[in-house]
Amino acid sequence: MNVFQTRPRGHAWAAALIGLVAGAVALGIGQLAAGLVDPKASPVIAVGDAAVDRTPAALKEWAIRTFGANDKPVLISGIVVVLALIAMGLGLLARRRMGYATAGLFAFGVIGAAAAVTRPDGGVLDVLPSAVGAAAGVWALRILARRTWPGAEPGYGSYGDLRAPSAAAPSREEDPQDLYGGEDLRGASTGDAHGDGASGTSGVAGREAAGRPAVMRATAEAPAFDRRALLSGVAAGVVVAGAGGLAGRALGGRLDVSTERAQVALPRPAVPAKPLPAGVDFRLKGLSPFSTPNRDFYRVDTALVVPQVDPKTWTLKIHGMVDRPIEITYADLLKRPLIEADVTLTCVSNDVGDNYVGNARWLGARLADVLREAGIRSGADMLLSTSSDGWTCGTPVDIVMDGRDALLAIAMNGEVLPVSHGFPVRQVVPGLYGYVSATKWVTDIKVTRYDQDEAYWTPRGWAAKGPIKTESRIDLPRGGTTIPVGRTAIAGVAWAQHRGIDAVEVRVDKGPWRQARLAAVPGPDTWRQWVVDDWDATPGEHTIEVRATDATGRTQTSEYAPPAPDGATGWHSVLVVAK
Ligand SMILES: Nc1nc2c(c(=O)[nH]1)N[C@H]1C(S)=C(S)[C@@H](COP(=O)(O)O)O[C@H]1N2
Ligand SMILES: [Mo]
Repeated sequence: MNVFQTRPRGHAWAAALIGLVAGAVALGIGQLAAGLVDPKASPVIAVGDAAVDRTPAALKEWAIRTFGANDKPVLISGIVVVLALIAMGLGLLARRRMGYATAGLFAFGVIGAAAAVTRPDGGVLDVLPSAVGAAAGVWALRILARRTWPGAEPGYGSYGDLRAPSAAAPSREEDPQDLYGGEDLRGASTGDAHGDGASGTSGVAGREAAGRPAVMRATAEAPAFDRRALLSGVAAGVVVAGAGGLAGRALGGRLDVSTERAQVALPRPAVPAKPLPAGVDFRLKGLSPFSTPNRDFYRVDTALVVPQVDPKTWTLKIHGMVDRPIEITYADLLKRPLIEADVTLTCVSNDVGDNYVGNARWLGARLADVLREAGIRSGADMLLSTSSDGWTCGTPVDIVMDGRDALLAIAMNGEVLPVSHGFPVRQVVPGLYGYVSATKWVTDIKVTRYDQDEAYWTPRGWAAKGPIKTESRIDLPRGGTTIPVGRTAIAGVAWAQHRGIDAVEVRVDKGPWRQARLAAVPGPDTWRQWVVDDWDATPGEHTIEVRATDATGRTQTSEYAPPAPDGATGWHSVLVVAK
């Protein structure tokens, strides 16, 4: 006999609803506690962070490819949906036995708390949001159940949960009042007060397996179902959940550093960038501008809550294989000679033709100068930098020290570094993908060795070192569009940071390669616009392909490679129709 036939079936919707609302109360109160303790310790965020941390290369790549810049909202929504389903399940389970649902909520509290404390920057207090949330969920579940089924057996505090522990209760067969198992409980779902047990029939008992645990305790009274109390309780629960969530957000907002950011007065650069040469930007509509505005700049990081780092308390420690460990403050950094540099950042997850690349003018102190002050010991080959939220990045020492504009950057395109791009301080190293160079919210640099330390993405399937590969992209015409027959500009960008782009070629329908005209560039560290303006599009479908050659003379390979483990290769191609 299926065990489910011995339990109530009525009001499943009500039970699921109660579970859902109890779950919402748990999350709302959890959020409130997180607002007091640490927004990153909120149950959903903590679990999301744990999920992100367990993301291997292939999954990260897939998420970025599938959801693009929305990967974070999608992850959070996914977690919320899963939690909602589980909460409904717990509501249904509570009908069977409140203890099961309580245990379920407790288990979720433990999972959330564990996720929160084990974050790299997690503290003991971070257990609170999940613990308090789970307790609030249990409390809400019990109250809602009691309101909805006022007659339910108090020993279990549960609605329709009338099963006694098997050992203590008489068996079904022995108990003539065993009315609430099997089919009979369907009745309970429809009537408000379910009679006094007179409806029990031997048929019901007979359909039950012999020796099943008894269903009844002392009372033959089926629980009354109070729809109105249910609905008012649900409304109250929703209000508590919503108020908790909003209050938590507001409280968390006190940590927001936008005011501190607004108060920063940027010093003048000791070494200003040369003015951009004329002709860096063809200014074609649809072509990526040479300088990417901050608001359009791609963002990639593992942080579900943007770290809020107060420049007044920020410090950067440099230690490890150094002669003199040092610690610098934001004020110290601003007093150093600052240089300006135009550098294009690229994410290793950028697939052929994608948008995880952007160019900005950065202002910062030379990382090499700071490291020289600390004195790098011989044998060190890696800088293991850590962000305020515990993300780590491994950068080759020789690259940072070779004279290129490797910076501890404080400004981006003439603006104090935006919070989502690393305020107050981030690294920028021309020529290396972001995951091995561009630590945002950087607070610690350990001078070490690749054979002794591992950065965040390395055990997750990405290469320990990540020099940027030569790539080119067609921006115009956009793939999949229809263009007018006749003269059409083909244009895009190409990059090979710190080597520089020497040539770009384009071919249409596998015809001969044509040399693209290259825009001016300030140096080898930025991308370069290119254009072919003499293409006469004939009616019909056309495939346009592009390939770039860097200043070392290497032409990018046609062979496609996915982003993992060390950056995509292959020619970008677009298909258009001329009409
Ligand atoms: N603290 C921190 N810094 C980080 C990352 C991160 O996850 N956490 N991601 C890196 C990666 S993979 C890239 S591509 C660049 C992106 O910088 P942006 O978001 O300013 O464009 O930041 C790097 N710095
Ligand atoms: Mo990246």
